[in-house]
Amino acid sequence: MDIKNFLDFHEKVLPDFDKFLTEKLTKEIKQPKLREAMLYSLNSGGKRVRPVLMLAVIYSCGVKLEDLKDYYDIAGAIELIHTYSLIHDDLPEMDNDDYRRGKLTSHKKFGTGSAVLAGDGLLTQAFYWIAKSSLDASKRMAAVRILSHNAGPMGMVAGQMTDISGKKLNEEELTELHQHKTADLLVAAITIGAFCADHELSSNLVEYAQKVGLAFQLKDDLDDSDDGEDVDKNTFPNLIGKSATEEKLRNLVKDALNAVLKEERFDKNLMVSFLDYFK
Ligand code: GRG
Repeated sequence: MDIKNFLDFHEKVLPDFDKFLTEKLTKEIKQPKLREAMLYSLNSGGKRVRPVLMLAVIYSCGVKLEDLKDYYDIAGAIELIHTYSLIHDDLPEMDNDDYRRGKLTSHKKFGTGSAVLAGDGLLTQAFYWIAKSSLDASKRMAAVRILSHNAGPMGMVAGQMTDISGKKLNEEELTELHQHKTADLLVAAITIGAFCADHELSSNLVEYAQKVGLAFQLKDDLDDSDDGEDVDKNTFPNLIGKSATEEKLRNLVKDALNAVLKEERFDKNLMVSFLDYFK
């Protein structure tokens, strides 16, 4: 495998993948206001962590860089779902945020009705992209199954419902909330990548994905706690304190590393170097 570092891989695939996302959505969505609102959030500076992780797993299984295009529809679908979740999360009746990634949130720019519809459009279009992908039916079915399971009411949507319920959570409940709200979509990206590359999914890769998913939320909460985020929110820094959360994060990263190092027939370099994100 030529590329050994996740950041180098990210830099290599991102321009082409970004171009694919914009061109595909621009061509498909005819309603001008809807197209503008969907593209606005899709192209507002997200890191594309989930689709690039999916492509990195495929590359780590031995698929050549020039063949990764075959998997863009499915990687793109994951980014569409992530984008929808952020638009809806920012709504006045959810987190009520005016800015995301330094830009106005969708409802602030286009109004609440348009933001809800932009999210609805992104969510539905994701499954259209998977259905129309050129991959075998078995891979498309696996992607639909994993993504609907992890992003829907058995996964991310359930986590979001617990989050907006406003109940004060204990450590176990908070872990479950984060597993659904944040980790499930990252787990989907990694496991769909393995399925698409015909890699036999082992408990090691699943464990790596689950630990990384939870670590992602803890890092986000630690970054927000530095910015003086709401002390009443259900977060680990609020529940157990900042230094205990930092220790929890370090342990999750260590566990993720140990899990992926046990993975067989798989180039581990990209998944190991992805863990630098948490440093
Ligand atoms: C509305 C059903 C529904 C779900 C929303 C994802 C989510 C659930 C809410 C977002 C809350 C949040 C900020 C959680 C922290 C972890 C996280 C998902 C951060 C954002 O992901 P990044 O860092 O975002 O990948 P970018 O901006 O890079 O795309």
